[in-house]
Amino acid sequence: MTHTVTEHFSEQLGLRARALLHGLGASVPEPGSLLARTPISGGTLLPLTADTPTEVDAAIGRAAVAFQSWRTVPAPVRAALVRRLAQLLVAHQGELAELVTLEAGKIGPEALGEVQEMIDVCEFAIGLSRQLYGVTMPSERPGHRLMETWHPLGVVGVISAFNFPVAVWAWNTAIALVCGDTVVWKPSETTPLTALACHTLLHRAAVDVGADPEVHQLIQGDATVGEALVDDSRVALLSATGSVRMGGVVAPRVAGRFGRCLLELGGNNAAIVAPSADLELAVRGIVFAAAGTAGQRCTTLRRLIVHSSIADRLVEQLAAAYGQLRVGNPLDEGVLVGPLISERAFTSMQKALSRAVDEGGEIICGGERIDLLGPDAYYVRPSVVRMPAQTELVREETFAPILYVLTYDDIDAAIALNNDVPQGLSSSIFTLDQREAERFLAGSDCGIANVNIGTSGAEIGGAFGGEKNTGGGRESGSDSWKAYMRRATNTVNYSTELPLAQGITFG
Ligand code: UN1
Repeated sequence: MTHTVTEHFSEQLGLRARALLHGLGASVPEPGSLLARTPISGGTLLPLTADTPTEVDAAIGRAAVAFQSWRTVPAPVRAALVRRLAQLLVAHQGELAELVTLEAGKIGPEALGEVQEMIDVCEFAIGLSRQLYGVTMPSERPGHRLMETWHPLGVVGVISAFNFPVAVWAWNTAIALVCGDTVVWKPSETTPLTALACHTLLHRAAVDVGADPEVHQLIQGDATVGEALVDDSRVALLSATGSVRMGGVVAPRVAGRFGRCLLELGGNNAAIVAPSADLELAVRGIVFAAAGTAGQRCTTLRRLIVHSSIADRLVEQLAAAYGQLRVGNPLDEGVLVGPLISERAFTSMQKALSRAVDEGGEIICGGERIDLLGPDAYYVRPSVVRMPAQTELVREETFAPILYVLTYDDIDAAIALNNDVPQGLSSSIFTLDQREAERFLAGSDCGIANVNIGTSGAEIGGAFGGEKNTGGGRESGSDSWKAYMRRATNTVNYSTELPLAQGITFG
């Protein structure tokens, strides 16, 4: 494809983005220095204006003011806003998914799945609005009641990443809103249009149900915009998704002002494949987890720990399956692997592959760039690499479709390998041996541990997050809502006496 043809194609994608924004009710933004780009061609979709420090400050201020009244709205009434948002998401699922494809390069089914994840978490939050349970405890004093109650926390800052540009926002926002918090969202500067679309839908939902639209603020721009959220003491909770490096900068700064942090950082997820595994099922699970989303999920499978007795067979089957993966324009039907997000992602993949070879690795397949849609689009074949050991490289997260294969002989050694990385997000085992499965579930040090499915593709009903360098945060289902509220312990004396705890007599 010549450059001119690529430019023309990029222009068409830009027009499509405009049409989608229009369909979603978002006004086309003022052109400025923030460029919405598409990894499909590497071209610009639309120029936007980034928010200035004054605008960011004002947005946080509006969220802080809105909090004062939003916190007094009963939680089940607050849920009406999230219910309306869910209805709008259902109505616009296709358009929003297409924007996700344009900006993040996800294939259609995965982009639709991401919007579905938003709808799912909205439904969860609606039910949750009647289940923000506090416990009661027996008091040691007669005529006293002891209980915990949960209260809205304040302004929640959400910093999200390019790879789940809308679902992770929804995990945070749907829950925060029913919890009585207001939200200031700083999306990845790579995906400003999907952010604008979500903000517009939420704004519309608020107008439709008579809620205060100021409960949600969108601030756009580069890292300095995010830093304003990090350092602002009006932001009670900062929920940040991104790299371990980013978390390492954010966490101490938020802690320094005694704010709360909820971190979803890198993963370096492994799957163990035991001799008893159903290999056909394992291959399918592995290929989706390792090559899906072009290896750009935080839950992507990056390490395969295979029993040495089946390693050759499994690697052969994987190579065959990888050979059938269609890499290409994610807007085209039948394509399973879209582009990498940027040239930087491509360069880091190439560096990792050459380091792997230096460290004694053997590239089984993939790694090569495919020139498909011009010089600025980075399409690569997902790669499988056999490694002699868990080297420093393997212990690092490279955000690209590289699957390192290691072997083991003893299940405890395999679990030790699973754990011997700095990150602790997701893990899985393929086995039909229940003892082995249970040993793994007890032994994996990750926030997510699965049996006979891959490491990615979690449902919203469970708590999502991980340990160690992954940051320790938990989002979406289960009792993750507790991070978005403050807990009060209440002691009520309904007697005429004033007994003191611990049997103390005073005067
Ligand atoms: C992420 O990659 O940041 O479990 C989130 C999954 C998705 C969420 C991934 N439900 O793969």
